[in-house]
Amino acid sequence: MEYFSTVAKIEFEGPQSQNPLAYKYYNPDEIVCGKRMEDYLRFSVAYWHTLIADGTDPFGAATMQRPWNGYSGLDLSKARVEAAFELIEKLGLKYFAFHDRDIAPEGTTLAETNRNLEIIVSKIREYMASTSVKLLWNTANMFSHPRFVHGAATSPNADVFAYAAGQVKKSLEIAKELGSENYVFWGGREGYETLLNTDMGFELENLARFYHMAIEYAKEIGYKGQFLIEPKPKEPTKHQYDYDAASAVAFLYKYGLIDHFKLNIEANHATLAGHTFEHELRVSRIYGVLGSVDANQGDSLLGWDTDEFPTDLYSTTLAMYEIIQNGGLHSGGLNFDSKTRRGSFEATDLFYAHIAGIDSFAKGFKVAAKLTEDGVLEEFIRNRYSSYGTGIGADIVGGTTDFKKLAEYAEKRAIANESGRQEMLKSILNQYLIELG
Ligand code: XLS
Ligand code: NI
Ligand code: NI
Repeated sequence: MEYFSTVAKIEFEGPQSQNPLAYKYYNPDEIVCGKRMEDYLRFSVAYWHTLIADGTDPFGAATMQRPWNGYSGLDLSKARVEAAFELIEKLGLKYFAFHDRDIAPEGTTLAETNRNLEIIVSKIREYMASTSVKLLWNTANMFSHPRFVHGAATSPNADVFAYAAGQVKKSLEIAKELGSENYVFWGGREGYETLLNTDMGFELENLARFYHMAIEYAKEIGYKGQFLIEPKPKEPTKHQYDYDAASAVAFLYKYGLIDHFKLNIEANHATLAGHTFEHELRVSRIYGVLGSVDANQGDSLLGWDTDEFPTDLYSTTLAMYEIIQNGGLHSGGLNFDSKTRRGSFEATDLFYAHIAGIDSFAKGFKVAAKLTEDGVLEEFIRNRYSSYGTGIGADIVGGTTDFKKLAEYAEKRAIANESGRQEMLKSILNQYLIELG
C-alpha cells in the first residue's frame, strides 16, 4: 500500500524552482568540502516525531491526520514501518532513528514487550535489506512509563535500575542486529526536582555504573556503534544531570567514560541551556566529543523544547561551520528531532517540513564551506591572537616565563587593545549568506 500517494520522490530542482515539493539547495551528488553532500550531511528521520507524534498538547487532543490512523496494536506498528520507509525513500534520505517504544507497543511483561519488538525489528531488518536505508541510532525510552517517575539509572529504586538495564540490554541487541551506527542515551528523567529528597552524588555514581555496564555488554555482544550522550538542561526534570556539553564532559571524565562516549548535540537543548547551538558544538568539538546532531530549533518566545524543523539559516550556517571544523560528524548525522506544528496536521506537511530542514542545512553547509575555504574568520581570529606568536606571548605559550617575569614586563608596558569588530564580521557573514555562499 502507498501511504503518501499524493507525493512523488522529492528531487533537487535548484534555487529557482517554485515547486514546494522539491529541494532548492540539497543536491545529494554535489561535492562540498570534498564529499558528496549526502555523505557529509547524513540526514535522518526521527521516528518519534514523524511517525508517532499526534499533535496532542496539554490543552488539546490529537490533530495529526496520518494514513496509519486506522490501525492499532502491532498492525499499527507494522503500518508505521511501511510508511516510514516510503517517506524516507521519497525524501531520498538514507537514515532514521528510533526509541524502542516508538517502534513497538509495550506488553504486560518485559518478555511480551520484547517479543513485540522482535516482530517489528525483523520487519525493519527486511526493509533495510531491500533499500539503502540505514539506522543512524536507536535508544531506549526510559522516561514515558510511570515506573520511571523518579528516573531510570538514577532512580532511588534499585528495581527500576534493573528494569532500565534490561531495556538497554535489549536495545543494544537491536542496535547490533540492525547495524545501528550509534547508540544514544538521553537521560529523560535522569535528574531531580528537589535536593530535599535527593542524593545527587549517589545518583551520578549509579548513572556511571549503568553506562559502564552498557559498555561491557556492547563489548560482549560485539556491538561497535558509537555511544552518544544527549545533553539537555531541563524538561522533563527541573535539573537534568546532562545539563549541557560541558557538564556531560565533566561527568564523562570523572567516571572514566570519556573514551567511550561522544555527544549528540541538539539545537533546542542548547538554547534551553542558555547557549547557542554553535556554542554547544564548539564545546564538544574542542573536547573531541562531537558525535552527532539532533537538528531542530526552539522558539525564543517559548521556554520549552518546541522541536521545530530548523529554518534559521544563520544558525545552520554557524552549526555547519563547527561541523566542518570537526572534519564532519563521522558516524553521526543530522537527525531531524523535529515535529510539524500542531496546526500543520496534513501528511504532506511532513514532506514540506523535512524539505525546509534539509534545504536549510544544505544552504548553511554551502555558506559555511565557502567561509572556511576563504578563511575569512580563521584569518581574523589568527590575527586577533597574534600577540602570542612573538615576544612575551610566545614565552607564555612556550612555557618559558612565570608570574615574576610577567609582572616585571607588565610594569613597563602600556596596554593597547584592538577592536573585536563584531559588527563588521556579522556583516561579512550576511554577505556570504546572501551573495557568496
Ligand atoms: C528530548 C530528546 C529526545 C532524544 C531521544 O528532548 O531530544 O527526543 O533525542 O530520546
Ligand atoms: Ni533529541
Ligand atoms: Ni529534545
